[in-house]
Amino acid sequence: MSSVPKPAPQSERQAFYRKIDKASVAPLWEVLHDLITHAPKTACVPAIYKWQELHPYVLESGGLITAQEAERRVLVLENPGLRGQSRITQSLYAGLQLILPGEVARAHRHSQSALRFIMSGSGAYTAVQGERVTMHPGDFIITPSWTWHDHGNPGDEPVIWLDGLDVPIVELFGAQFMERMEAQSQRTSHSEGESLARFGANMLPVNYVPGSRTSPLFWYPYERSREALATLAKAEAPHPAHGHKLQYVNPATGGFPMPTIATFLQLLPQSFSGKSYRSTDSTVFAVVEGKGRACFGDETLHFEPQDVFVMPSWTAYSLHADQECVLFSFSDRPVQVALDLWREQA
Ligand code: GTQ
Repeated sequence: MSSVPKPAPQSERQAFYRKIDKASVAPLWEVLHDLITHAPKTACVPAIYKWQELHPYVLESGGLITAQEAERRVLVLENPGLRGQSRITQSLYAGLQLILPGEVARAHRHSQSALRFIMSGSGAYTAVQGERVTMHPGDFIITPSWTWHDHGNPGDEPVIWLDGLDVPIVELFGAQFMERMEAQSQRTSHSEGESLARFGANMLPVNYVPGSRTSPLFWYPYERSREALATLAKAEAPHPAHGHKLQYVNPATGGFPMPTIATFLQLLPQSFSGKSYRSTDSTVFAVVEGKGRACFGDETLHFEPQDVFVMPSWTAYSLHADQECVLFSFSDRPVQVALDLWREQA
């Protein structure tokens, strides 16, 4: 005789669910196939933020609130599938930050790691651990977790950069901390360019021992990365999907520059028509140079300089260049690699 019970009618099950709901428990079988899916399922959707549309809004925000009052005057780039959640992918935050001539964005520190990718204007600085860096378009700058940082603009033009932070990752772990410095700006204890001299010349201070997972080099000037890509574009055939693509590294470890965020710079030669590619790390792209297209399914995103676009996890896309293009990008790949989760498919 079988001891397998006959299925109960729906009404009986619903009554059971209501009863156990009061004890904060729920039946797995009603949600199993949404929880454990055959392939990545995310509310993050492909999207493009057009500089032409957003640049006037960013400047307009400068007339509405000061950097002092706002602490950070940023327009958050929210993924259209994740509105109200202050994130551009399910795991990463992005925003466009504006600092006007004469302004200071006061010193604070937080457990979230940040990257800055300079979009327009020169002459503003960010200070990290007592060292100032003057920003230029295309520079990639790191603010490591729990380091004091303030921004200022002693120059004569508005400066706008793309912020990328691991806010949702730190929130997932419930590990958020934040502190404001008493002073508006930190005292400078290093001269500008020291970190580049110590860590950015293919050398390290003798007997150097890394003190954290974040790169001790926190300024990666565009000029150098761009020159490397130009040389490679003459020397090698482009990768079928990526063109000529380099990843930024922590020079002390060879690993990713930040524990939670990977960053890349790639050059697509003029007329490049990339093969389809996907990976599990939803990726944010910022266009530095050139006009091109990102295609997925039967849709096309047309991009031009300073546009930002997103390709979600496991969305197959291909890149096409109408002119020679340079793209900066970032994703949560270091976390996925550390957890043995990262996959890609060409
Ligand atoms: O510059 O420290 O876009 O704390 C969001 C939070 C920038 C910053 C953001 C921040 C910062």
